[in-house]
Amino acid sequence: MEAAHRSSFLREWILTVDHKKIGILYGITSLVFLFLGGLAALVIRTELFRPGQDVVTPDTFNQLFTMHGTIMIFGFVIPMLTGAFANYLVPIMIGARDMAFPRMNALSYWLFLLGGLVLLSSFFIGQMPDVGWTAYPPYSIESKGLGLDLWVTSVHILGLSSILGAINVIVTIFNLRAPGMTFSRLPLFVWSSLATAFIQLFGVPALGGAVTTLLLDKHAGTIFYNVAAGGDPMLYQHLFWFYSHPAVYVMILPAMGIVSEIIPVFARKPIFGYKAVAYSSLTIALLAFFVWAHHMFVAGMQLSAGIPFMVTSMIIAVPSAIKVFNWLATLYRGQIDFKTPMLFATLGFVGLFTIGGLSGLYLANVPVDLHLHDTYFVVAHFHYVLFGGSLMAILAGLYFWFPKAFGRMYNETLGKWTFALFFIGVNLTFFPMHFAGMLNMPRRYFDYSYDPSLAWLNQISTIGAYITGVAAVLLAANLVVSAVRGAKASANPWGALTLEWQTSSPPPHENFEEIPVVTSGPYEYGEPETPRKRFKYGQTVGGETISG
Ligand code: HEM
Ligand SMILES: [Cu+2]
Repeated sequence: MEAAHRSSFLREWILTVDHKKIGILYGITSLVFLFLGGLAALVIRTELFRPGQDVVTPDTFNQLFTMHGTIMIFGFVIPMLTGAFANYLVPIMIGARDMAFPRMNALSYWLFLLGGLVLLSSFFIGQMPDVGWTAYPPYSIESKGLGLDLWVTSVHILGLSSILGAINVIVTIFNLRAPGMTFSRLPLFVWSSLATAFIQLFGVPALGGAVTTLLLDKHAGTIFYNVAAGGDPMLYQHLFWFYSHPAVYVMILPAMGIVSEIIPVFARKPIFGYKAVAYSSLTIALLAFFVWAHHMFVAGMQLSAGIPFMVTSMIIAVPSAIKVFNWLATLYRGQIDFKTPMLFATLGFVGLFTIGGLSGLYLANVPVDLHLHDTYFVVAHFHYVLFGGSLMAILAGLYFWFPKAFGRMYNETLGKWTFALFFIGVNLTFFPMHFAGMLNMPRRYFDYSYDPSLAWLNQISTIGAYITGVAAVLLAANLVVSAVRGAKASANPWGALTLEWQTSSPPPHENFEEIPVVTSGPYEYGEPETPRKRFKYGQTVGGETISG
C-alpha cells in the first residue's frame, strides 16, 4: 500500500510530462524563490532602516542584494510567467492536449530546479555571489570564492531551461491550435507568450556568451575585460544588456497578457482594440532589442551613440501606452466586478506599471539619466514595473486561475485584504525611493551615514517592506488552505469565454474530452448567443452543459 502510494506520487509528479502538472511544479518552485528573495529584501531594508545600522556586514549586504536580484528575476518572475503560466495556459487556451514536446517540457522544469539549487548552494557553503545581478567586470572577475562561479553556472542552466521552454511555446502555438483557432482568435495571453518566447530565443544566447567570458577571464587567463592588456569591460555591458533589456519585457509581456485576460472578464466587455493589444506585444518584442544601451549612458559612451538609444527607448513606451489606453477603454462603462484578481489587475498592475513606465521615460533621457543613474531613482523605477507591474499581474493571475488549477475557490475576503496590504506596502516601500534617488542616494550602498537626512525616507521604505511581508504571508495562507479546504469550484466560476474555462476544474488529463471547434473570438461578452455558437461540443459553460 505504502509503496504503491509512493510510486503513484512519483509517476504523478516527478515523472510527469503533463503541461498542467509541470506548470504547477514551476509555480510552486517559483513561489518558494519569491519567499527566499523576499527574506533577503527584508534583511536589506532592516540594514537601511537607519544610518549607522549594523545588522549585517558590508560583505553580507553585497551578497544579499545580489541574491535578491538574481533570485527574483531568474528564480521567480521569469519562470513564473514563462514556466508556470505559459505552461499551464497556452495549450489549453489554444485547444491543444499538451505542449508540442512534453518530455522537453519536463526537462525545462528540472533544469530550472537544478539551476535554482546551484544558486542556493552558494548560501549553504557560505560563498554567495556578491557582484550584483549584473556582475559587471572587472569587479566581478576579481571577486573571491566560488560566488561568481556558482552564479555563472546557475545562469547557464537557467538559460538552457529558458531556451527549451521558448521553443516549446513557439512550436505549440504554431502547430497545435484547435480547428478554427486562427491567429486572430488567439487569446491575448497566448499572443504575449509567443512574443516573449521569441525574445528568449534570441536574447538568452547573448547572456550565455557574456557570462562565459567572465569565467574565462577569471580562470583561463583570457583578457576580454583586462584593460591593461587591451580588453574592454564595455563589451560585457553590451552583451549583458543586449539580453537583459529584452529580458525586462520577458518579465512584463506575459504580465500584460494576464491582465488582458482578466479585465474583459470582470468588466463584462470585449477587450477594446484586440489587434492593437496583440500587435503591440510583437512590436515591443522587436523594439526591445534596440534600446539596450540606455543602461550605459554614463559608462563612457559618446553622446552621439547615446541619442539613438534615447530615441528608441522613448518609442518603446508607445506600444506599452497603447495597451494601457486599451485596458482603460475596456473598463469604460463596463459592469465592473472588483473581485481580487480584478483589483490586482487594475489598481495594482495598470496603476503601478504606468508609474514605472513614466519614470522609465525620465531615465531614458540622457541628460536626466546622467544625474539619476545608479541612484535610488532607478531602484524605484524598476520596482514599480517589476513589483507594481509583473508581481501584481502574477498575483492577479494566481487568484484568477486558482479555481481552474485546483478545483477549489480561494477566500475572497482574505484575498481583498491581501491586495490592500500589498498595494499599501509596495507604494510605501518604493515611492520614497524616487526622492532618495533625486537627493543622490546611491543604490547598493550599505549605509548612508554621510547624509542622515535620508533617514526618514528610508524608514518609510522599510516599514512598507514589512507590510508587504505580512501580505505575502496572507497570500501563502490563502493558497495553501484553499487548495486543501476551499469551496468546490465549478468549471467556469467567472463566466469567462476562453477555452480553459470550457472544461472541468481541474481539467482532465489532455484537457478536453473532445477537441473543441472554435467559431468566434475569445472576448465576445455581452452577446448571449456567443458561448453556444462558439463551443459546439459537450462542454459546460457557466454551469450549463451545451449539447450538439
Ligand atoms: C516604458 C518603458 C521603459 C523605459 C523607457 C525604461 C527605461 C529604463 C532606463 C533608461 C533604465 C536605466 C536607468 C539607469 O540605470 O540609469 C532602466 C532600468 C531598469 N528598468 Fe526600465 N524602462 C522601461 C520599462 C521597464 C520594464 C517594463 C521593466 C521590467 C518589468 C524594467 C526594468 C528595469 C530594470 C530591472 C532596470 C535596472 C537594471 C539595473 O541596472 O539593475 N523597465 N529602465
Ligand atoms: Cu532597459
